[in-house]
Amino acid sequence: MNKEILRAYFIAGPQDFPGETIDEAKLKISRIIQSGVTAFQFRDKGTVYQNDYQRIKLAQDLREIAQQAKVTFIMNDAVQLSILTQADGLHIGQDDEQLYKAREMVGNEMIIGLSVRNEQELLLAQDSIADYLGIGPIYPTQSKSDASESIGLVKLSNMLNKNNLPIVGIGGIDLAKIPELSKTAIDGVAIISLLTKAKQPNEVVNVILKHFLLE
Ligand code: TZP
Ligand code: MG
Repeated sequence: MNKEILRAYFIAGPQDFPGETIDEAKLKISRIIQSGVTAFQFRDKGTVYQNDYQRIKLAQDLREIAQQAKVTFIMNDAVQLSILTQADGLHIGQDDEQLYKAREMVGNEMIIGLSVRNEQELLLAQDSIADYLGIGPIYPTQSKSDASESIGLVKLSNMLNKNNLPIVGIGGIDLAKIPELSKTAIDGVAIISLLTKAKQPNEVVNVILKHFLLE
């Protein structure tokens, strides 16, 4: 897997635009996808759709927008929808579909990312078939209601000493945190609110890309 896709990794779904319609959320997500991010993860949590078709259509449209913008498209949780949209990747959590079962379902081409929340999960993940890991929440976050305790920078650095997989950091990351994070061994940052709330997403993305340079 090319680690470069993890540098500026945008995550969103309609739930991240409270009070807005699905179409309004789609438009805002599309603009951010086109702002220079390296990956987009469609994370769809608890949105009430009129029917299944509406959800599939949203996923397909965002997949297409990402493709046109040459942005890696990753589906969160939904294995079947990752196959249907021909996603570049699938991201799963510790409580989701088992890694090996997901691999069996999506085939060998698709990137699989796994969330890890602590050192124990990180160590177990080292010998797994995951292509990359998302470590977090690093800082307290407002965007995930069931987020576990934040790890903090010191613990994160210790964890990274025991890792040899591509890593994206996640959780509570704002612009002030980018310099300290870029000094650790993570390959990039995964963010929701910093981008969904940005007036100029491309300026945020430029700061991130400048700090997480290519090797
Ligand atoms: N997983 C761990 S923290 C988090 C997820 C999905 C939310 C990150 O959102 P934000 O707004 O960048 O803190
Ligand atoms: Mg999940």
